[in-house]
Amino acid sequence: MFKRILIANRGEIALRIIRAARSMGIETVCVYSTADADGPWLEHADESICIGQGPSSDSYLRIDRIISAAEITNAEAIHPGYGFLAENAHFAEVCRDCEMTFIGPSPEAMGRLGDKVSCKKLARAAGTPVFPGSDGAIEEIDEAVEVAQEIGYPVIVKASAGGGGRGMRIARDEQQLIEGIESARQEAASAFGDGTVYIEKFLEAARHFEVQVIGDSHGNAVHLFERDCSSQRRHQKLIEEAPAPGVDPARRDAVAESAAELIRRAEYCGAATVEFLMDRNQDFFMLEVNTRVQVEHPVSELITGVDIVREQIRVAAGQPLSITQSDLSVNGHAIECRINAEDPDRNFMPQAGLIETFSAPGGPGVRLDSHARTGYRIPPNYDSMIGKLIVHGETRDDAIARMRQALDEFQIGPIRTTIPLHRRLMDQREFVEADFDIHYIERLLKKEEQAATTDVAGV
Ligand code: MV4
Repeated sequence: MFKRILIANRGEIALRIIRAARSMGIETVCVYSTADADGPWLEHADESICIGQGPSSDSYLRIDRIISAAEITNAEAIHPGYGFLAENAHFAEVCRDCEMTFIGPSPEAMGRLGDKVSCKKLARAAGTPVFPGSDGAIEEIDEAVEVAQEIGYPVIVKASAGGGGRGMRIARDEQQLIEGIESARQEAASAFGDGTVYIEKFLEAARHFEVQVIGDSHGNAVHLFERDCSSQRRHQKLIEEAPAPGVDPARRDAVAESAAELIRRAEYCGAATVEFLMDRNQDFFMLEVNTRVQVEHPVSELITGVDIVREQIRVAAGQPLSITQSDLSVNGHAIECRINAEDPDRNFMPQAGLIETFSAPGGPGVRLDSHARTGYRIPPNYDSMIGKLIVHGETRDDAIARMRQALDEFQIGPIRTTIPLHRRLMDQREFVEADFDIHYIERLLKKEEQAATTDVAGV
């Protein structure tokens, strides 16, 4: 096992990785930017090293400086966390060239699953359900028109190198399809340096269902069941839960097993998430694969008892997974609320500045993954997520009750956070009955805004 690892990240995930490493007797080195010099997580690392100025392009994205920091501090491996360099195959390759272990997949496996055309081909072979659509990349417009006629409109044009909603076009007729392919190609070429696009059937309303998987370097892969991440706004998730409410366990198991088979066939070592859309009939269609540990991994940890970051470190060191599929079952229900320093009443405007009050919730079944505390100054340079509140209960109703209580206890000020919005959500009929889809939060916010405007008008 490694003696010492470097963490190429910041905030709550840096702290999460420090905790996993410490539990394994592994020392940690954190790199940080000048904007993070007083980052509370740095106090828990064995060593910290400044790699540049606040903008991430001068620090957390600087491959040369991160590798140098790892060499200087005698780290044997680098954990990239999520975001920044986590899904950068070039970084994984540079690590390998420098004989530094990248705690994540090989650049080849990352490429096979990160490229969506390639991923979809592998998925078809593995028996992972995918949307009907073009067999691979669209070469000629005529080809796309033909496929669209076959599968029927609406269709969606997607960039093979895209992800998280970038480079997509919905087409409801032939003319929109022709225009969509052209503009998606151009956008993808300039944004990702790869103009490859493909098309598939567009599903209007659906739930976002994702399967947590982990593979090792011995050909083993397991799934840790699924999460429902339908509660999102502009591709930013707000709430995630596990398991997905109301899904038939036999169908769930079949999809989850197909996701494990996909990463087995990709010879994938590390943690990954296979994303799906689920329609009203509980039919599943794969969207993409995320080749990193995700923000919402704790809900899967709470229902399975597996420490996902620990498994990531184990498999990167060449050890086999510590669990087999038959060891795993779903225990209870977990919900996570992302606590963002944003003002939900002002279009989610990011809130930088001093936290004067920080009073954390607690009690049975309550977990808080946060780097924030009283006296912490939120820098303006990075993501606004300052923590994740995760609860576990025997049933979904128990988990919701625990989340309500924890949100009531949680006090952060004077900066605005998403806590009050989460508290209202926990009382919404649609959330409580799991009667939602990926557009639910946006519909609710619009409804709330309209109600506020009519109040002011005195109507
Ligand atoms: C889709 C889709 C409907 N049909 N693909 C958005 C992000 C990227 N992961 C894929 N996305 C979508 N792909 C087909 N064939 C709808 C979306 C989508 C979405 C998916 C998951 C979570 C939120 C979403 C919000 C808008 C659109």
